Amino acid sequence: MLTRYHSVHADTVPAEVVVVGAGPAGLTLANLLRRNGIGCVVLERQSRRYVENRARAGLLEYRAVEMLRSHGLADRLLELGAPHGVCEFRIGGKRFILPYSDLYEGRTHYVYPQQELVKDLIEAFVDSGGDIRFEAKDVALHGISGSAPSVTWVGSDGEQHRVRCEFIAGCDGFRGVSRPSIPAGGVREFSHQPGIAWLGVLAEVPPSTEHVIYALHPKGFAGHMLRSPTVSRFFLQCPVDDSTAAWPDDRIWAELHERFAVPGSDWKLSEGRIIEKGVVDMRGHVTEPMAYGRLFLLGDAAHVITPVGAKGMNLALHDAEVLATALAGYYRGGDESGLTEYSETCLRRVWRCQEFSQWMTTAIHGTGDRFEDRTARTRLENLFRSPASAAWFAENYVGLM
Ligand code: RFL
Repeated sequence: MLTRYHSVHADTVPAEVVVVGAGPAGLTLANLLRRNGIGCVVLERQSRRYVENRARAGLLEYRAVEMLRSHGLADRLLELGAPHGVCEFRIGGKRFILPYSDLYEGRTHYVYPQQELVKDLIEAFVDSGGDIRFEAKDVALHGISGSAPSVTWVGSDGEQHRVRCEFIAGCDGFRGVSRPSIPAGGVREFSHQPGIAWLGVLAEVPPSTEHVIYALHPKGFAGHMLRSPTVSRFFLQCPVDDSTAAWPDDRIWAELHERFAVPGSDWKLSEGRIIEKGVVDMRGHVTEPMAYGRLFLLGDAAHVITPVGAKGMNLALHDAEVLATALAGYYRGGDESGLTEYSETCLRRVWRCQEFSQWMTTAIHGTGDRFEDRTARTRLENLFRSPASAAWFAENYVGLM
């Protein structure tokens, strides 16, 4: 049972878990904790309206959907989301279709916008009586090395609050406060910038395709991702130091037409109103271990991954499932093994996804080096020549079980 105080000096009754951040990681964890009878409070810097409208990812792995379904959190997703088992590569103006679901026991992705999942998870948590504080400013973590950590924040009422807890789940993304709260030397950081960026574009236009398109072009990669029947996401490879100012709408459409072109085919790209554009960092980053004292890091707070393989949101959900299971074991029978192994369990999947995303990143982007570009192209063409290569791709793309 959580008691709230309006003074940082007041004594408190401990909560069990404080979850910092209401993205896919924090909200999934919070829902699973409630289903296990573990008390938690979620602190989110932004407003509910803001997080429910933040468009980002859209491809959920088979495993993630099964996990959400098993906890009764996938009803709307299964009703409105679309199964997805085919992708297309465009190489040298030719189309190569890969029915990856057929190569992996019929398992599919689900196309479902991240903000819709966030809405569902907030609703499920609030409906079950969950305690979530939006617009929580100046969140600060205290005593994470000891046995009685606490979290302070300034609430939407302008007052400072403190809650003592047993564990803190840092689910506040790459630029949150959780990871920087770890003392210097407490974790190791691994970072990689592949020297490219993507211009991410969201447009109000029905998709011009039934499946994801990855197009390789001498001017750089172009991607067409699915989001909903009325909204599509596009990506254009651009320089790391590029800015949206250099990309007026007509330039975006001209580049998309050029990079997706398939000479001799009747395929056509539909245009619509561009509602969002931004330069996406293609950085890979991993924090090891994903825990320090009583603080556990989840999702983007622990690792970021290029959007190439559509893994970021899926890893966030996996971390949440692993930590919820570990905490359930701890509170049910005092079993600490899940908590001890949390980081190692998550990192195995994180590094496999990083490896796959790096493989895809190098395969679909030109480096400008003619030799490297030919080997990258051969790597993709192998998917259509070698059943073993295609099966490997399918398993990694749909997601490891
Ligand atoms: P989030 O979603 O960033 O949520 C973190 C939450 O913490 C809040 N926060 C704080 N709250 C309190 N105090 C503070 N000091 C705070 N600082 C931050 C934030 O407001 C936010 O609500 O992290 P989480 O939960 O780990 O989820 C990770 C995913 O959001 C991310 O990995 C994906 O969006 C990545 N990604 C994709 N992943 C996929 O699996 N498939 C995709 O197709 C895919 N496409 C994408 C993407 C990411 C993109 N961008 C914008 C980086 C496409 C794009 C364009």
